Amino acid sequence: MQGKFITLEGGEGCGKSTNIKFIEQLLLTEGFSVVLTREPGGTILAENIRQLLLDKEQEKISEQTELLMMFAARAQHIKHVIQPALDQGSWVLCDRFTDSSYAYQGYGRNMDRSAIQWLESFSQNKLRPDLTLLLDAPVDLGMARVQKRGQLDRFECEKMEFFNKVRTGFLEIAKQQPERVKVVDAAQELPAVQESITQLIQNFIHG
Ligand code: Z5A
Repeated sequence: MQGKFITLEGGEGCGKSTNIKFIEQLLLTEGFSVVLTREPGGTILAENIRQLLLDKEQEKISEQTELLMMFAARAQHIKHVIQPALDQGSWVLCDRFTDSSYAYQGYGRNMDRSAIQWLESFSQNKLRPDLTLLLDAPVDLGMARVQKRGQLDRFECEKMEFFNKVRTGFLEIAKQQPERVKVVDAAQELPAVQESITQLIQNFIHG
């Protein structure tokens, strides 16, 4: 039987890395085989692309190049990790996916939505997440959490205006696709965030 594809989305410091491991535990407890992965990344080549994308010291990356690199990494990730795992019946849990391209490159960088739609069809065929949890928090709260951690990457050095556009983008996507995208208030204390996540995952599994 085909596995399910669950993605986690949100802005900087919203708690994806923290909560993805919590979700993995929930799914393992339910008896599913789980593959935990992330974007950009998830294969050796895609992780190399990730390093190039996050490095702020190299030559300036154009918006077009950035978008194409996201989808090059994604195509590789789908072909070699995501699709084979789903075909074997594993549940795939992915930290970011194509909603991030719509939010960051589409809303944040004002790139043409139809170009992203074309790349989505070209690199994914029919693959779309079955469930997406959008961890939503005010931009200044997320940034404060990230800054505590130390060194900022190329995206984290963007201006507040950019992050606000990204957040608006994610919330728009959730409004347009409420069946798939569930919004979690990630500004709450961690136990409350995880309580909301548990309910959404239980509903998804048991209906
Ligand atoms: N990107 C793109 O532009 N287009 C695309 O298509 C894709 C990606 C796929 C890398 O992603 C960059 O790629 C990303 C978008 C772009 N931009 N940036 N930056 P990433 O996912 O690796 O990067 P990130 O979003 O910055 O991840 P992050 O900084 O690791 O954030 P996080 O995973 O959401 O947060 P966290 O590490 O779980 O938590 C941050 C801190 O907050 C940590 O100390 C936690 O202990 C703390 N935390 C978490 N939750 C709470 C609560 N509830 N209360 C208090 N403290 C908390």
